[in-house]
Amino acid sequence: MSVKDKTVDPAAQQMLQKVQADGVETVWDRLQEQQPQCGFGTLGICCRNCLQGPCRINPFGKPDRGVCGADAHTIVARNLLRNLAGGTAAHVDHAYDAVEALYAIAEGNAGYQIKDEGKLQAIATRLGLETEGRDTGELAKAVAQKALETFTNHTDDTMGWLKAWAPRERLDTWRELGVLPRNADREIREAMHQTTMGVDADPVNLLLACVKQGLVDGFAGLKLATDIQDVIFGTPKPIQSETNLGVLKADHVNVIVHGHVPLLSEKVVEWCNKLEDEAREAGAAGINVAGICCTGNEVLMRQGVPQATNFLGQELALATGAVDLMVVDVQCIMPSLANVAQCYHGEIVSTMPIAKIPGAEHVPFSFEEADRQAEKIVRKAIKSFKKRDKNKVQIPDEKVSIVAGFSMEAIVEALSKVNADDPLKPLVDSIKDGAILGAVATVGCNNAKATQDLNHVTMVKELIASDVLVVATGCSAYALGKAGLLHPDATAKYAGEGLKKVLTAVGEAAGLGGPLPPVLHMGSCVDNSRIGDLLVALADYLGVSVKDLPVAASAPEPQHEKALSIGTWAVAMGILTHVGLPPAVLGSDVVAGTLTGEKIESLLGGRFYVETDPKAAADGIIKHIKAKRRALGI
Ligand code: BF8
Ligand code: SF4
Repeated sequence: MSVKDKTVDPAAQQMLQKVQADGVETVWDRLQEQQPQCGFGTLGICCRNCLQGPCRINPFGKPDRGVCGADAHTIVARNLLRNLAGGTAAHVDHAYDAVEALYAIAEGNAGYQIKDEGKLQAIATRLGLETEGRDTGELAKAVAQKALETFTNHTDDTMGWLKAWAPRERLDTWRELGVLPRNADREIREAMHQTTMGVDADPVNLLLACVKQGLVDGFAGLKLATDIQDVIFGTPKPIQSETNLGVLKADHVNVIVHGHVPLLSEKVVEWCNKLEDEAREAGAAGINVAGICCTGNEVLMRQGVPQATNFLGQELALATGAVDLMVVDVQCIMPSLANVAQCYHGEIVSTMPIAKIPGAEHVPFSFEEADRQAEKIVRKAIKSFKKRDKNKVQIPDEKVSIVAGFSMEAIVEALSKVNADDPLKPLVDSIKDGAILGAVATVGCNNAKATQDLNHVTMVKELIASDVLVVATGCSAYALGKAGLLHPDATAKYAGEGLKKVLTAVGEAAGLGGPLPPVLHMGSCVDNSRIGDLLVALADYLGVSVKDLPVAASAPEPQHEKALSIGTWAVAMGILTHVGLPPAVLGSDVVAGTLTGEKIESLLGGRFYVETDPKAAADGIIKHIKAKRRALGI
């Protein structure tokens, strides 16, 4: 495979040449070594759920059942539900950490403060809590307690965080289908139980359980994590920064934060600023901190910390020879980082009890001791800088200016500069009169099976040229940033005439002296909840349901189980959800057909749409948006 088939990112291309010369193995080499990948696994028709297995189904004949009698449909649906439970567990555990931190802050036991009291008040009001006469600490404790009920509700009542924010029409739809979750932990446990040997064999019942997992993910994972993180660290506002490996600095101590949970990365950023003098004493010009994956998105959105690279570039960041220390928390961290680090001087530091890597050093993180630990980690980075081998350093000269920080609140704020009394009106009017055709959220990962960033960039260029407004999160936002699409200059270059007009009018009214970028960076993967909030607000304004809006979602290069659980939440919200690589469901026409078919669309309003060609996907999405417009009579 040529370097150009592996990635369209020019910095990654340069680093791939370097790792080849340095004899370092990467994710692409390992994918090659895995060829041919197992056909049964690819189709989802293998099962290891009991010790009578492993079993596999022959798609063309016998065996057509596992030892227990489970057929392809049961096995595929069970495997999918287990995937979703995995993705959901990751987001929910992340949210739980944030809630625990808020509780500790309220009790005065954590090294953090509440940065957004306004959001705390707004959440408390929405939850029906008394806000009058309560100080910030008391209110934070009350909100944290309500949040904890997401995990401690032992009645059949619906999970509170979902009930407080889901639109009535959705609640009714989900109730009718029997998929309303009660308690996040209980539903994840139930999914594991349901998929053990000899429990559920009905693919339709298993798919309904999948929808329930999607709702747990959306409300007890994404929404809960974003809400609480905004309270603690502040709600993002538009902010300028830079992206790609060129943000690393040869004369600085370079620290990379990688993973997902901002509790740690926020503190590391703080201590990088505090220990600048020590770095200078060690011979560096200062300390430079940059992000990878979603924790990078979190500190970008709130503090403008530059982005190093997205998921597939993580090993290549180390190959610059200029990363002195990479501190990781949880999720999307390749175990191979420790091996790559051995070839250069950079240190890998793991921090979470559930995420240790052989070959990495472990500095346990806790929010009570966060400052002390972050200080220790940054001091390690300074020490590591002194060991840097200058002959091995090669930083690609690739960095691109970006604007990020578009929370729902920030978007409404910008729109209010056009119409202070009725902020959503200019956006809705532009959609109605066709200047904006519709909106698409591109989200999710890179996947070594697809050329890095190619699907994201190709699809989004097509969409914005057709006057579709794009919002992005996760590794998609990185891909689009590296391609220049998160910068206002891209509006003139790539946006269709109608979209250009609206983005320019809003950008100028908001005092940006030019247009908004054609792609609005809304944050990390848990921040997909911001997109949900925006869609609910737009639907409310128009007096319709989210499922009626001319919108779609897309994960053009999905890899993680989390991408599947987010996608299922989006479908449950009523949104057409494109995936650029098929999940392992093609071994059952019942499962694959249901997920992508008319039946699920008639029940939920949304469905999955699988298309591996990014241009065809953009066309398919535009067709869908036009059909939704016609149905609305606009
Ligand atoms: O949570 S997009 S590769 S980093 S899973 Fe992972 Fe996928 Fe990137 Fe963020 Ni989201
Ligand atoms: Fe085989 Fe059934 Fe056991 Fe799965 S649960 S491994 S299909 S016997």
